[in-house]
Amino acid sequence: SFNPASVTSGNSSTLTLSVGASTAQGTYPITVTGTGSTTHNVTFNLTVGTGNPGGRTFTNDTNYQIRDYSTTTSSITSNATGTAASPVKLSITISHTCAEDLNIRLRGPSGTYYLVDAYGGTSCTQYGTRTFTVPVSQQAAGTWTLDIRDVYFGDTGFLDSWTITV
Ligand SMILES: [Ca+2]
Ligand SMILES: [Ca+2]
Repeated sequence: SFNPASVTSGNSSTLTLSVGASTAQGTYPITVTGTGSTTHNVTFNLTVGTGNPGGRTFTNDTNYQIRDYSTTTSSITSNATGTAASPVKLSITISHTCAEDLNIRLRGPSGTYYLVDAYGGTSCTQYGTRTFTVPVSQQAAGTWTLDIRDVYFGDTGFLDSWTITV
């Protein structure tokens, strides 16, 4: 709805948009057209949902290549309120033939790094899905980043997905 429903040049009207409870989460482009002696358009994006309303578990399932001697990063934006749980819980799924190549750190919203999984070992194992608990001292909201460094040649793979509960 528009309040007021019509205006003369130089005045403003407030547009109120409501969506149904069953509206799918996502970003919707909105175009507003004002028509009079001339016509003007304005466009903006309406975001429906927070991705995780009220929840404290967030996932990024975008795949990222893991290459020898390279660092792969993947971020998750949390809108959870207050202080992060300590420990935070992580579930990491990686397709990689040598988990021992990988040194994995978590960076919290404040910029502090926490070691999650250290590289090293005498023989290679598939990574698969692994879970971790990481003691932190952080606020919960902001950008959490997984930082995966492959420290040895020969075995590569990709980050499939990761989930954090803050
Ligand atoms: Ca490697
Ligand atoms: Ca994936």
